[in-house]
Amino acid sequence: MVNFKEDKDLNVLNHSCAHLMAQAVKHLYPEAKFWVGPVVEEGFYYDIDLGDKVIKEEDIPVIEKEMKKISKDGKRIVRQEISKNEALDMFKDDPYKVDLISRMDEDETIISCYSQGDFTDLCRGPHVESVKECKYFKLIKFSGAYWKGDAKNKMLQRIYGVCFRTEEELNAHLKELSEAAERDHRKIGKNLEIFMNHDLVGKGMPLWLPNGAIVRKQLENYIYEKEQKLGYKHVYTPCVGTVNLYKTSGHWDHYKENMFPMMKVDEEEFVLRPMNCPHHMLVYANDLHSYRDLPIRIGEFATDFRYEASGAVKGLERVRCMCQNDAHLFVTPEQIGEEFKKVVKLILDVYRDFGIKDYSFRLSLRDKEDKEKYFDDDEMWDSAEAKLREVLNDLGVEYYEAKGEAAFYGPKLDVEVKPAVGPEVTLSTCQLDFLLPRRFELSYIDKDGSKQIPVVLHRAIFGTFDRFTAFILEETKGALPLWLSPVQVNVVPVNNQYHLEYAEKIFNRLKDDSIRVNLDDREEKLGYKLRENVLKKIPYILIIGQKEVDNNTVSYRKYGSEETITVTLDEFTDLIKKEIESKELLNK
Ligand code: TSB
Ligand code: ZN
Repeated sequence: MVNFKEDKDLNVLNHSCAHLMAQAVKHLYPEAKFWVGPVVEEGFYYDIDLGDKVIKEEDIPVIEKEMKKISKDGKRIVRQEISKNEALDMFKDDPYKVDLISRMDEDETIISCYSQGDFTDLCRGPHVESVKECKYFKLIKFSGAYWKGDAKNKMLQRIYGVCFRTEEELNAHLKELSEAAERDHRKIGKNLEIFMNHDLVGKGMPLWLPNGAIVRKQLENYIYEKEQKLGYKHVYTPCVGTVNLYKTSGHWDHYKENMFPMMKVDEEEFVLRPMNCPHHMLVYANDLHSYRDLPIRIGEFATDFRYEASGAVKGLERVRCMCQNDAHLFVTPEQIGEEFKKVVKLILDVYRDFGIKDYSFRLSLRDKEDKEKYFDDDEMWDSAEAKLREVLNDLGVEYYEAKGEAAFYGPKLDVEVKPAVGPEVTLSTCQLDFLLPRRFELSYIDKDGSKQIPVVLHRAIFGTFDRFTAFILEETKGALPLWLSPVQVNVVPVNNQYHLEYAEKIFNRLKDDSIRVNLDDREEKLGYKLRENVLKKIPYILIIGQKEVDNNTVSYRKYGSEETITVTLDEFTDLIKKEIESKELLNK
Protein backbone atom coordinates (compact mmCIF):
# COMPACT_ATOMS: atom_id res chain seq x y z
CA MET A 1 0.00 0.00 0.00
CA VAL A 2 1.33 3.45 -0.84
CA ASN A 3 2.76 5.56 1.94
CA PHE A 4 1.52 9.08 1.36
CA LYS A 5 3.90 10.57 3.85
CA GLU A 6 6.99 9.16 2.25
CA ASP A 7 6.08 9.60 -1.40
CA LYS A 8 7.18 13.22 -1.93
CA ASP A 9 4.91 14.01 -4.84
CA LEU A 10 1.83 12.44 -3.27
CA ASN A 11 2.64 14.13 0.02
CA VAL A 12 2.42 17.61 -1.53
CA LEU A 13 -0.68 16.73 -3.54
CA ASN A 14 -2.45 15.34 -0.48
CA HIS A 15 -1.50 18.30 1.62
CA SER A 16 -3.06 20.56 -0.98
CA CYS A 17 -6.11 18.34 -1.02
CA ALA A 18 -6.43 18.81 2.74
CA HIS A 19 -6.69 22.56 2.09
CA LEU A 20 -9.20 21.93 -0.66
CA MET A 21 -11.32 19.92 1.76
CA ALA A 22 -11.02 22.62 4.41
CA GLN A 23 -12.18 25.22 1.87
CA ALA A 24 -15.17 23.08 0.95
CA VAL A 25 -16.04 22.58 4.62
CA LYS A 26 -15.78 26.33 5.18
CA HIS A 27 -18.21 26.96 2.29
CA LEU A 28 -20.69 24.48 3.73
CA TYR A 29 -20.20 25.33 7.40
CA PRO A 30 -19.08 28.98 7.62
CA GLU A 31 -18.60 28.68 11.39
CA ALA A 32 -15.94 25.96 10.90
CA LYS A 33 -12.56 26.50 12.55
CA PHE A 34 -9.51 24.50 11.62
CA TRP A 35 -6.84 22.89 13.73
CA VAL A 36 -4.21 20.88 11.83
CA GLY A 37 -4.36 19.09 8.50
CA PRO A 38 -1.29 16.92 8.03
CA VAL A 39 -0.36 14.19 5.58
CA VAL A 40 0.00 10.82 7.30
CA GLU A 41 0.93 7.37 5.97
CA GLU A 42 -2.63 6.68 4.85
CA GLY A 43 -3.41 10.04 3.22
CA PHE A 44 -4.43 13.39 4.67
CA TYR A 45 -6.78 14.49 7.38
CA TYR A 46 -7.99 17.71 8.85
CA ASP A 47 -9.19 18.31 12.40
CA ILE A 48 -12.09 20.72 12.32
CA ASP A 49 -14.17 22.41 14.99
CA LEU A 50 -17.74 22.49 13.73
CA GLY A 51 -19.32 23.69 16.98
CA ASP A 52 -21.95 21.14 17.96
CA LYS A 53 -22.14 19.62 14.50
CA VAL A 54 -20.99 16.01 14.24
CA ILE A 55 -20.06 14.79 10.74
CA LYS A 56 -22.27 11.98 9.49
CA GLU A 57 -22.02 9.55 6.60
CA GLU A 58 -24.41 11.57 4.45
CA ASP A 59 -22.32 14.76 4.83
CA ILE A 60 -19.31 13.23 3.10
CA PRO A 61 -20.60 13.21 -0.51
CA VAL A 62 -21.79 16.79 -0.05
CA ILE A 63 -18.29 17.87 0.97
CA GLU A 64 -16.79 15.90 -1.92
CA LYS A 65 -19.15 17.60 -4.35
CA GLU A 66 -18.14 21.02 -3.10
CA MET A 67 -14.46 20.01 -3.39
CA LYS A 68 -15.05 18.98 -7.02
CA LYS A 69 -16.64 22.35 -7.70
CA ILE A 70 -13.73 24.30 -6.22
CA SER A 71 -11.21 22.10 -8.02
CA LYS A 72 -12.95 22.65 -11.35
CA ASP A 73 -12.99 26.38 -10.78
CA GLY A 74 -9.20 26.02 -10.77
CA LYS A 75 -7.94 28.83 -8.57
CA ARG A 76 -4.19 29.24 -8.21
CA ILE A 77 -2.64 28.44 -4.82
CA VAL A 78 -0.63 31.46 -3.74
CA ARG A 79 2.03 31.59 -1.04
CA GLN A 80 2.43 34.65 1.12
CA GLU A 81 4.99 35.31 3.84
CA ILE A 82 4.01 37.42 6.82
CA SER A 83 5.25 38.48 10.22
CA LYS A 84 4.02 36.93 13.42
CA ASN A 85 1.93 40.03 14.24
CA GLU A 86 0.38 40.07 10.81
CA ALA A 87 -0.43 36.41 11.19
CA LEU A 88 -2.00 36.95 14.60
CA ASP A 89 -4.11 39.71 13.12
CA MET A 90 -5.08 37.74 10.03
CA PHE A 91 -6.30 34.78 12.06
CA LYS A 92 -7.53 36.65 15.12
CA ASP A 93 -11.00 35.08 14.90
CA ASP A 94 -9.61 31.59 14.96
CA PRO A 95 -8.39 30.51 18.43
CA TYR A 96 -6.76 27.37 16.99
CA LYS A 97 -4.56 29.31 14.60
CA VAL A 98 -3.80 31.88 17.30
CA ASP A 99 -2.67 28.97 19.48
CA LEU A 100 -0.37 27.72 16.72
CA ILE A 101 1.02 31.15 15.82
CA SER A 102 1.65 32.16 19.43
CA ARG A 103 3.88 29.17 19.89
CA MET A 104 6.00 30.05 16.84
CA ASP A 105 9.40 31.62 17.37
CA GLU A 106 9.25 35.22 16.20
CA ASP A 107 12.82 35.57 14.95
CA GLU A 108 13.42 32.25 13.35
CA THR A 109 10.16 31.36 11.75
CA ILE A 110 8.96 32.70 8.45
CA ILE A 111 5.25 32.44 8.81
CA SER A 112 3.66 31.48 5.56
CA CYS A 113 0.09 31.12 4.47
CA TYR A 114 -1.48 29.83 1.32
CA SER A 115 -4.54 31.26 -0.37
CA GLN A 116 -6.81 29.80 -2.99
CA GLY A 117 -9.78 31.96 -3.96
CA ASP A 118 -11.74 32.84 -0.84
CA PHE A 119 -9.74 30.53 1.46
CA THR A 120 -6.48 31.18 3.27
CA ASP A 121 -4.74 28.80 5.61
CA LEU A 122 -1.67 29.03 7.73
CA CYS A 123 0.77 26.52 6.33
CA ARG A 124 4.43 25.72 5.83
CA GLY A 125 3.77 24.25 2.39
CA PRO A 126 4.78 23.36 -0.22
CA HIS A 127 1.66 23.01 -2.31
CA VAL A 128 0.71 22.26 -5.88
CA GLU A 129 0.22 25.23 -8.18
CA SER A 130 -3.51 25.13 -8.53
CA VAL A 131 -6.51 23.43 -6.91
CA LYS A 132 -7.12 21.96 -10.38
CA GLU A 133 -4.41 19.40 -9.65
CA CYS A 134 -6.46 17.91 -6.80
CA LYS A 135 -8.85 16.13 -9.08
CA TYR A 136 -8.82 12.44 -8.19
CA PHE A 137 -9.60 12.34 -4.50
CA LYS A 138 -11.87 10.50 -2.10
CA LEU A 139 -12.85 11.14 1.50
CA ILE A 140 -12.24 7.85 3.24
CA LYS A 141 -13.46 8.08 6.80
CA PHE A 142 -14.21 10.42 9.65
CA SER A 143 -14.09 10.30 13.41
CA GLY A 144 -14.00 12.43 16.52
CA ALA A 145 -10.54 13.52 17.66
CA TYR A 146 -9.75 15.43 20.82
CA TRP A 147 -7.95 18.71 20.33
CA LYS A 148 -4.22 17.96 20.82
CA GLY A 149 -5.15 14.33 21.46
CA ASP A 150 -6.17 15.13 25.03
CA ALA A 151 -9.47 13.68 26.28
CA LYS A 152 -9.91 16.75 28.52
CA ASN A 153 -10.12 18.98 25.45
CA LYS A 154 -12.90 19.58 22.98
CA MET A 155 -13.76 16.85 20.50
CA LEU A 156 -13.04 18.00 16.94
CA GLN A 157 -14.22 16.37 13.71
CA ARG A 158 -11.47 14.58 11.81
CA ILE A 159 -12.00 13.78 8.15
CA TYR A 160 -9.55 11.57 6.27
CA GLY A 161 -9.00 11.52 2.52
CA VAL A 162 -6.65 10.52 -0.25
CA CYS A 163 -5.69 12.18 -3.53
CA PHE A 164 -3.93 10.80 -6.62
CA ARG A 165 -2.60 12.06 -9.91
CA THR A 166 -4.75 9.73 -11.99
CA GLU A 167 -8.13 8.09 -11.78
CA GLU A 168 -6.54 4.65 -12.26
CA GLU A 169 -4.27 5.12 -9.26
CA LEU A 170 -7.17 6.29 -7.14
CA ASN A 171 -9.31 3.32 -8.15
CA ALA A 172 -6.51 0.84 -7.54
CA HIS A 173 -5.99 2.32 -4.10
CA LEU A 174 -9.71 2.20 -3.27
CA LYS A 175 -9.78 -1.44 -4.33
CA GLU A 176 -6.84 -2.20 -2.06
CA LEU A 177 -8.57 -0.42 0.80
CA SER A 178 -11.75 -2.39 0.34
CA GLU A 179 -9.82 -5.67 0.23
CA ALA A 180 -8.01 -4.69 3.43
CA ALA A 181 -11.33 -3.83 5.06
CA GLU A 182 -12.58 -7.31 4.17
CA ARG A 183 -9.54 -8.75 5.90
CA ASP A 184 -9.85 -6.48 8.94
CA HIS A 185 -10.13 -8.71 12.01
CA ARG A 186 -12.88 -6.50 13.38
CA LYS A 187 -15.07 -7.48 10.44
CA ILE A 188 -14.05 -11.14 10.49
CA GLY A 189 -14.34 -11.23 14.28
CA LYS A 190 -17.92 -10.06 14.01
CA ASN A 191 -18.82 -12.41 11.18
CA LEU A 192 -17.35 -15.44 12.94
CA GLU A 193 -18.69 -14.31 16.33
CA ILE A 194 -15.25 -14.21 17.92
CA PHE A 195 -15.67 -11.12 20.10
CA MET A 196 -17.89 -8.16 20.84
CA ASN A 197 -17.64 -4.83 22.60
CA HIS A 198 -20.17 -3.04 24.72
CA ASP A 199 -20.18 0.54 25.97
CA LEU A 200 -21.33 -0.69 29.37
CA VAL A 201 -18.13 -2.68 29.73
CA GLY A 202 -15.94 0.04 28.26
CA LYS A 203 -13.66 1.03 25.42
CA GLY A 204 -10.93 -1.42 24.56
CA MET A 205 -12.44 -4.13 26.77
CA PRO A 206 -13.56 -6.84 24.33
CA LEU A 207 -15.78 -9.70 25.40
CA TRP A 208 -14.71 -13.04 23.95
CA LEU A 209 -17.75 -14.90 22.61
CA PRO A 210 -18.00 -18.73 22.71
CA ASN A 211 -16.29 -19.09 19.30
CA GLY A 212 -13.50 -16.75 20.34
CA ALA A 213 -13.12 -18.58 23.63
CA ILE A 214 -12.52 -21.82 21.71
CA VAL A 215 -9.81 -20.21 19.59
CA ARG A 216 -8.19 -18.70 22.66
CA LYS A 217 -8.31 -21.97 24.59
CA GLN A 218 -6.64 -23.77 21.69
CA LEU A 219 -3.92 -21.12 21.55
CA GLU A 220 -3.42 -21.45 25.29
CA ASN A 221 -3.14 -25.23 25.10
CA TYR A 222 -0.78 -25.00 22.16
CA ILE A 223 1.70 -22.60 23.73
CA TYR A 224 1.34 -24.13 27.20
CA GLU A 225 2.43 -27.49 25.83
CA LYS A 226 5.42 -25.94 24.07
CA GLU A 227 6.42 -24.09 27.22
CA GLN A 228 6.10 -27.21 29.37
CA LYS A 229 8.49 -28.99 27.06
CA LEU A 230 10.94 -26.12 27.42
CA GLY A 231 10.85 -26.26 31.21
CA TYR A 232 8.55 -23.33 31.97
CA LYS A 233 6.58 -23.36 35.26
CA HIS A 234 3.22 -21.63 35.08
CA VAL A 235 1.70 -19.60 37.89
CA TYR A 236 -1.50 -17.64 38.58
CA THR A 237 -1.16 -14.22 40.18
CA PRO A 238 -3.66 -11.39 40.83
CA CYS A 239 -4.27 -8.74 38.20
CA VAL A 240 -3.79 -5.97 40.74
CA GLY A 241 -0.80 -4.92 42.80
CA THR A 242 -0.18 -2.18 45.29
CA VAL A 243 1.25 1.15 44.23
CA ASN A 244 4.32 0.21 46.28
CA LEU A 245 4.89 -2.87 44.15
CA TYR A 246 5.05 -0.67 41.06
CA LYS A 247 7.17 1.91 42.85
CA THR A 248 9.61 -0.87 43.67
CA SER A 249 9.66 -2.02 40.07
CA GLY A 250 10.02 1.49 38.70
CA HIS A 251 6.86 1.30 36.59
CA TRP A 252 5.26 3.97 38.76
CA ASP A 253 7.93 6.43 37.61
CA HIS A 254 8.46 5.23 34.06
CA TYR A 255 5.14 3.80 32.96
CA LYS A 256 2.49 5.67 34.93
CA GLU A 257 0.88 7.36 31.93
CA ASN A 258 0.04 3.88 30.57
CA MET A 259 -1.59 2.74 33.78
CA PHE A 260 -5.14 2.97 35.09
CA PRO A 261 -5.40 5.34 38.03
CA MET A 262 -4.91 4.14 41.57
CA MET A 263 -7.83 2.89 43.68
CA LYS A 264 -7.96 2.73 47.43
CA VAL A 265 -9.25 -0.25 49.40
CA ASP A 266 -9.11 0.24 53.17
CA GLU A 267 -5.61 1.56 53.67
CA GLU A 268 -4.08 -0.12 50.62
CA GLU A 269 -3.49 1.67 47.34
CA PHE A 270 -3.94 -0.58 44.33
CA VAL A 271 -3.42 -0.35 40.62
CA LEU A 272 -4.66 -2.66 37.91
CA ARG A 273 -1.43 -4.15 36.72
CA PRO A 274 -0.02 -3.12 33.34
CA MET A 275 2.67 -5.83 33.48
CA ASN A 276 3.30 -9.03 35.36
CA CYS A 277 7.02 -8.78 35.94
CA PRO A 278 6.80 -7.49 39.53
CA HIS A 279 4.59 -10.42 40.55
CA HIS A 280 6.96 -12.89 38.95
CA MET A 281 9.94 -11.28 40.69
CA LEU A 282 8.20 -11.96 43.99
CA VAL A 283 7.49 -15.56 42.98
CA TYR A 284 11.21 -15.98 42.30
CA ALA A 285 12.09 -14.36 45.61
CA ASN A 286 9.83 -16.77 47.47
CA ASP A 287 12.62 -19.38 47.41
CA LEU A 288 16.36 -19.49 47.83
CA HIS A 289 18.09 -20.36 44.56
CA SER A 290 21.39 -21.88 43.63
CA TYR A 291 23.10 -21.43 40.26
CA ARG A 292 22.13 -25.06 39.61
CA ASP A 293 18.39 -24.13 39.60
CA LEU A 294 18.83 -21.54 36.86
CA PRO A 295 17.36 -20.84 34.35
CA ILE A 296 14.03 -20.59 36.17
CA ARG A 297 11.21 -19.87 33.77
CA ILE A 298 7.99 -18.50 35.26
CA GLY A 299 5.11 -18.33 32.84
CA GLU A 300 1.57 -17.02 33.10
CA PHE A 301 -1.41 -16.26 30.92
CA ALA A 302 -1.82 -12.99 32.71
CA THR A 303 -4.43 -10.28 32.43
CA ASP A 304 -3.12 -6.73 32.27
CA PHE A 305 -4.70 -3.32 31.99
CA ARG A 306 -3.18 -0.45 30.12
CA TYR A 307 -4.35 3.00 29.34
CA GLU A 308 -4.33 3.19 25.55
CA ALA A 309 -5.55 6.42 23.94
CA SER A 310 -9.18 6.05 22.90
CA GLY A 311 -8.28 6.77 19.28
CA ALA A 312 -5.67 4.00 19.31
CA VAL A 313 -7.91 1.25 20.71
CA LYS A 314 -8.69 -1.24 17.93
CA GLY A 315 -10.70 -4.50 18.05
CA LEU A 316 -8.58 -7.19 19.64
CA GLU A 317 -5.36 -5.72 18.32
CA ARG A 318 -4.97 -2.83 20.73
CA VAL A 319 -7.03 -3.20 23.87
CA ARG A 320 -7.06 -1.82 27.37
CA CYS A 321 -7.59 -5.20 28.99
CA MET A 322 -5.35 -7.89 27.56
CA CYS A 323 -4.00 -11.31 28.34
CA GLN A 324 -0.28 -11.80 27.83
CA ASN A 325 1.37 -15.08 26.98
CA ASP A 326 4.02 -13.96 29.41
CA ALA A 327 7.09 -15.45 31.00
CA HIS A 328 10.07 -14.20 32.93
CA LEU A 329 13.24 -16.20 32.63
CA PHE A 330 15.75 -15.87 35.47
CA VAL A 331 19.27 -16.66 34.27
CA THR A 332 22.91 -16.26 35.19
CA PRO A 333 24.82 -13.70 33.07
CA GLU A 334 26.53 -16.60 31.25
CA GLN A 335 23.16 -18.09 30.28
CA ILE A 336 21.80 -14.94 28.58
CA GLY A 337 22.88 -15.88 25.07
CA GLU A 338 21.72 -19.49 25.23
CA GLU A 339 18.34 -18.60 26.76
CA PHE A 340 17.73 -15.73 24.36
CA LYS A 341 18.51 -18.09 21.51
CA LYS A 342 15.91 -20.56 22.79
CA VAL A 343 13.30 -17.82 22.84
CA VAL A 344 14.09 -16.73 19.29
CA LYS A 345 13.91 -20.36 18.18
CA LEU A 346 10.53 -20.74 19.87
CA ILE A 347 9.27 -17.65 18.07
CA LEU A 348 10.47 -19.06 14.73
CA ASP A 349 8.92 -22.44 15.55
CA VAL A 350 5.53 -20.91 16.38
CA TYR A 351 5.55 -18.69 13.29
CA ARG A 352 6.27 -21.73 11.16
CA ASP A 353 3.29 -23.58 12.69
CA PHE A 354 1.00 -20.67 11.93
CA GLY A 355 2.44 -20.02 8.49
CA ILE A 356 3.41 -16.47 9.45
CA LYS A 357 5.95 -15.27 6.91
CA ASP A 358 5.50 -11.56 6.70
CA TYR A 359 7.24 -10.16 9.76
CA SER A 360 10.40 -8.35 10.71
CA PHE A 361 12.71 -8.62 13.67
CA ARG A 362 13.51 -5.31 15.27
CA LEU A 363 16.39 -5.10 17.69
CA SER A 364 15.53 -2.17 19.93
CA LEU A 365 18.51 -0.45 21.46
CA ARG A 366 18.88 2.51 23.78
CA ASP A 367 19.64 6.04 22.74
CA LYS A 368 22.92 6.73 24.53
CA GLU A 369 22.07 10.44 24.82
CA ASP A 370 18.76 9.86 26.54
CA LYS A 371 19.89 9.52 30.16
CA GLU A 372 16.39 10.17 31.44
CA LYS A 373 14.63 7.25 29.81
CA TYR A 374 17.31 4.60 30.31
CA PHE A 375 19.03 3.54 33.48
CA ASP A 376 22.62 4.63 33.52
CA ASP A 377 25.12 1.80 33.15
CA ASP A 378 26.85 2.03 29.81
CA GLU A 379 28.89 -1.11 30.26
CA MET A 380 25.86 -3.22 31.01
CA TRP A 381 23.91 -1.82 28.09
CA ASP A 382 26.79 -2.31 25.67
CA SER A 383 27.35 -5.91 26.69
CA ALA A 384 23.63 -6.73 26.61
CA GLU A 385 23.14 -5.19 23.19
CA ALA A 386 26.17 -6.99 21.84
CA LYS A 387 24.89 -10.32 23.14
CA LEU A 388 21.52 -10.03 21.48
CA ARG A 389 23.12 -9.02 18.22
CA GLU A 390 25.47 -11.97 18.42
CA VAL A 391 22.64 -14.49 18.86
CA LEU A 392 20.68 -13.05 15.96
CA ASN A 393 23.73 -13.17 13.73
CA ASP A 394 24.40 -16.70 14.90
CA LEU A 395 20.90 -17.83 14.00
CA GLY A 396 21.19 -16.08 10.68
CA VAL A 397 17.87 -14.25 11.04
CA GLU A 398 17.39 -10.91 9.38
CA TYR A 399 16.79 -7.95 11.66
CA TYR A 400 17.07 -4.21 11.79
CA GLU A 401 18.21 -2.02 14.64
CA ALA A 402 16.08 0.72 16.19
CA LYS A 403 17.86 3.23 18.37
CA GLY A 404 15.87 4.68 21.26
CA GLU A 405 13.19 1.97 21.16
CA ALA A 406 14.53 -0.14 24.06
CA ALA A 407 12.53 -0.53 27.28
CA PHE A 408 13.84 1.51 30.22
CA TYR A 409 15.27 -1.66 31.74
CA GLY A 410 17.15 -3.11 28.77
CA PRO A 411 17.42 -3.83 25.03
CA LYS A 412 14.85 -6.02 23.35
CA LEU A 413 13.88 -7.91 20.29
CA ASP A 414 10.42 -7.18 18.90
CA VAL A 415 8.70 -8.92 16.05
CA GLU A 416 6.77 -6.48 13.91
CA VAL A 417 3.81 -7.40 11.73
CA LYS A 418 1.54 -5.39 9.50
CA PRO A 419 -2.21 -5.56 10.18
CA ALA A 420 -4.74 -5.34 7.33
CA VAL A 421 -5.52 -1.77 8.33
CA GLY A 422 -3.24 0.65 10.18
CA PRO A 423 0.39 0.80 11.16
CA GLU A 424 2.72 -2.04 12.15
CA VAL A 425 2.40 -3.59 15.60
CA THR A 426 4.60 -5.75 17.79
CA LEU A 427 3.58 -9.35 18.16
CA SER A 428 6.33 -11.27 19.96
CA THR A 429 8.86 -9.67 22.21
CA CYS A 430 11.91 -10.69 24.21
CA GLN A 431 13.44 -8.12 26.53
CA LEU A 432 16.63 -8.27 28.49
CA ASP A 433 16.56 -6.78 31.97
CA PHE A 434 19.38 -6.07 34.40
CA LEU A 435 17.42 -3.63 36.49
CA LEU A 436 14.33 -5.31 37.96
CA PRO A 437 16.28 -8.09 39.70
CA ARG A 438 18.24 -5.38 41.49
CA ARG A 439 15.20 -3.42 42.44
CA PHE A 440 13.66 -6.55 43.94
CA GLU A 441 16.98 -7.61 45.47
CA LEU A 442 16.86 -10.99 43.81
CA SER A 443 19.76 -13.36 44.19
CA TYR A 444 21.16 -16.83 43.69
CA ILE A 445 24.09 -18.59 45.30
CA ASP A 446 26.91 -19.08 42.83
CA LYS A 447 29.41 -21.97 42.54
CA ASP A 448 31.85 -20.26 44.91
CA GLY A 449 29.13 -19.64 47.51
CA SER A 450 28.85 -15.94 46.68
CA LYS A 451 25.51 -14.17 46.32
CA GLN A 452 24.82 -13.06 42.74
CA ILE A 453 22.06 -11.17 40.98
CA PRO A 454 20.19 -13.00 38.20
CA VAL A 455 19.36 -11.43 34.86
CA VAL A 456 15.76 -11.51 33.63
CA LEU A 457 14.40 -12.09 30.14
CA HIS A 458 10.83 -10.90 29.67
CA ARG A 459 9.23 -12.65 26.76
CA ALA A 460 5.81 -13.04 25.18
CA ILE A 461 5.60 -15.27 22.12
CA PHE A 462 2.02 -14.50 21.08
CA GLY A 463 2.40 -11.09 22.65
CA THR A 464 -1.14 -11.13 23.92
CA PHE A 465 -3.81 -13.66 23.02
CA ASP A 466 -5.84 -10.67 21.97
CA ARG A 467 -3.37 -9.28 19.46
CA PHE A 468 -2.33 -12.68 18.18
CA THR A 469 -5.95 -13.68 17.55
CA ALA A 470 -6.52 -10.42 15.69
CA PHE A 471 -3.47 -11.09 13.57
CA ILE A 472 -4.25 -14.72 12.83
CA LEU A 473 -7.82 -13.84 11.80
CA GLU A 474 -6.36 -11.44 9.26
CA GLU A 475 -3.64 -13.81 8.10
CA THR A 476 -6.14 -16.58 7.44
CA LYS A 477 -8.95 -14.23 6.34
CA GLY A 478 -11.01 -16.06 8.95
CA ALA A 479 -10.37 -19.49 7.42
CA LEU A 480 -8.69 -20.83 10.54
CA PRO A 481 -6.84 -24.12 10.40
CA LEU A 482 -8.90 -27.10 11.51
CA TRP A 483 -7.35 -27.36 14.97
CA LEU A 484 -8.26 -23.72 15.74
CA SER A 485 -11.71 -23.58 14.13
CA PRO A 486 -14.57 -23.02 16.57
CA VAL A 487 -16.73 -25.37 14.47
CA GLN A 488 -14.72 -28.04 12.68
CA VAL A 489 -17.48 -29.98 10.96
CA ASN A 490 -20.96 -28.93 9.95
CA VAL A 491 -23.39 -31.81 9.41
CA VAL A 492 -26.12 -30.89 6.95
CA PRO A 493 -29.04 -33.21 6.16
CA VAL A 494 -30.31 -32.65 2.61
CA ASN A 495 -33.88 -33.15 3.73
CA ASN A 496 -34.81 -33.20 7.40
CA GLN A 497 -37.74 -35.53 6.82
CA TYR A 498 -35.59 -38.36 5.45
CA HIS A 499 -32.04 -37.72 6.52
CA LEU A 500 -32.13 -36.02 9.91
CA GLU A 501 -32.08 -39.20 11.96
CA TYR A 502 -28.91 -40.49 10.28
CA ALA A 503 -27.35 -37.00 10.40
CA GLU A 504 -28.01 -36.89 14.15
CA LYS A 505 -26.26 -40.22 14.55
CA ILE A 506 -23.21 -38.90 12.68
CA PHE A 507 -23.31 -35.68 14.70
CA ASN A 508 -23.34 -37.59 18.00
CA ARG A 509 -20.56 -39.94 16.96
CA LEU A 510 -18.30 -37.02 15.98
CA LYS A 511 -19.15 -35.17 19.19
CA ASP A 512 -18.25 -38.25 21.22
CA ASP A 513 -14.95 -38.27 19.34
CA SER A 514 -14.23 -34.73 20.65
CA ILE A 515 -14.70 -33.12 17.25
CA ARG A 516 -16.28 -29.65 17.41
CA VAL A 517 -19.36 -30.33 15.32
CA ASN A 518 -22.59 -28.54 14.43
CA LEU A 519 -25.83 -30.05 13.16
CA ASP A 520 -27.56 -27.69 10.77
CA ASP A 521 -31.16 -28.96 10.94
CA ARG A 522 -32.78 -25.66 9.99
CA GLU A 523 -35.50 -25.83 7.35
CA GLU A 524 -33.40 -24.08 4.72
CA LYS A 525 -32.39 -25.05 1.20
CA LEU A 526 -29.15 -27.01 0.85
CA GLY A 527 -27.64 -24.36 -1.46
CA TYR A 528 -28.27 -21.68 1.14
CA LYS A 529 -26.63 -23.76 3.84
CA LEU A 530 -23.61 -24.48 1.64
CA ARG A 531 -23.14 -20.81 0.89
CA GLU A 532 -23.44 -19.90 4.54
CA ASN A 533 -20.92 -22.57 5.41
CA VAL A 534 -18.41 -20.86 3.14
CA LEU A 535 -19.16 -17.46 4.70
CA LYS A 536 -18.67 -18.90 8.18
CA LYS A 537 -15.44 -20.53 6.95
CA ILE A 538 -16.22 -23.90 8.51
CA PRO A 539 -13.45 -26.27 7.39
CA TYR A 540 -15.63 -29.33 6.67
CA ILE A 541 -19.24 -29.72 5.65
CA LEU A 542 -20.82 -33.18 5.71
CA ILE A 543 -23.69 -33.50 3.30
CA ILE A 544 -26.10 -36.23 4.32
CA GLY A 545 -28.55 -37.34 1.62
CA GLN A 546 -30.29 -40.56 0.59
CA LYS A 547 -27.13 -42.10 -0.88
CA GLU A 548 -25.28 -41.63 2.40
CA VAL A 549 -28.19 -43.05 4.45
CA ASP A 550 -28.46 -46.10 2.16
CA ASN A 551 -24.71 -46.84 2.06
CA ASN A 552 -23.90 -45.83 5.63
CA THR A 553 -21.37 -43.24 4.40
CA VAL A 554 -20.74 -39.51 4.64
CA SER A 555 -19.95 -37.04 1.85
CA TYR A 556 -17.66 -34.17 2.77
CA ARG A 557 -16.53 -30.97 1.19
CA LYS A 558 -13.47 -29.18 2.43
CA TYR A 559 -13.38 -25.38 2.69
CA GLY A 560 -11.92 -23.92 -0.48
CA SER A 561 -12.70 -26.98 -2.58
CA GLU A 562 -15.70 -27.71 -4.77
CA GLU A 563 -15.10 -31.44 -4.71
CA THR A 564 -17.44 -33.71 -2.74
CA ILE A 565 -15.86 -36.93 -1.47
CA THR A 566 -17.74 -39.91 -0.08
CA VAL A 567 -16.17 -42.08 2.63
CA THR A 568 -17.19 -44.06 5.72
CA LEU A 569 -17.53 -42.16 8.96
CA ASP A 570 -14.47 -43.92 10.38
CA GLU A 571 -12.39 -42.88 7.40
CA PHE A 572 -13.62 -39.31 7.76
CA THR A 573 -12.89 -39.23 11.49
CA ASP A 574 -9.42 -40.60 10.88
CA LEU A 575 -8.75 -38.02 8.21
CA ILE A 576 -9.71 -35.01 10.26
CA LYS A 577 -8.03 -36.27 13.40
CA LYS A 578 -4.80 -36.48 11.46
CA GLU A 579 -5.35 -33.00 10.11
CA ILE A 580 -6.03 -31.63 13.60
CA GLU A 581 -2.93 -33.35 14.91
CA SER A 582 -0.74 -31.96 12.12
CA LYS A 583 -2.02 -28.40 12.61
CA GLU A 584 -2.15 -28.17 8.84
CA LEU A 585 -2.99 -24.72 7.47
CA LEU A 586 -6.08 -24.18 5.33
CA ASN A 587 -5.98 -22.51 1.94
CA LYS A 588 -6.67 -18.84 2.39
C1 TSB B 1 6.87 -9.62 27.89
N1 TSB B 1 6.88 -7.15 30.75
C2 TSB B 1 6.89 -7.56 29.38
C3 TSB B 1 6.53 -9.03 29.27
O1 TSB B 1 7.23 -9.78 30.24
C4 TSB B 1 5.86 -6.70 28.62
O2 TSB B 1 4.81 -6.40 29.15
N2 TSB B 1 6.18 -6.39 27.38
S1 TSB B 1 5.26 -5.52 26.40
O3 TSB B 1 4.88 -4.29 27.02
O4 TSB B 1 5.97 -5.40 25.17
O5 TSB B 1 3.96 -6.31 26.12
C5 TSB B 1 4.01 -7.63 25.64
C6 TSB B 1 3.21 -7.78 24.37
O6 TSB B 1 1.86 -7.42 24.61
C7 TSB B 1 3.62 -6.89 23.22
O7 TSB B 1 4.68 -7.46 22.53
C8 TSB B 1 2.36 -6.85 22.38
O8 TSB B 1 2.33 -7.94 21.49
C9 TSB B 1 1.25 -7.03 23.39
N3 TSB B 1 0.51 -5.78 23.66
C10 TSB B 1 1.03 -4.65 24.19
N4 TSB B 1 0.07 -3.71 24.31
C11 TSB B 1 -1.08 -4.26 23.86
C12 TSB B 1 -2.41 -3.80 23.73
N5 TSB B 1 -2.77 -2.58 24.11
N6 TSB B 1 -3.34 -4.64 23.20
C13 TSB B 1 -2.99 -5.90 22.83
N7 TSB B 1 -1.76 -6.38 22.94
C14 TSB B 1 -0.80 -5.58 23.44
ZN1 ZN C 1 7.82 -8.55 31.99
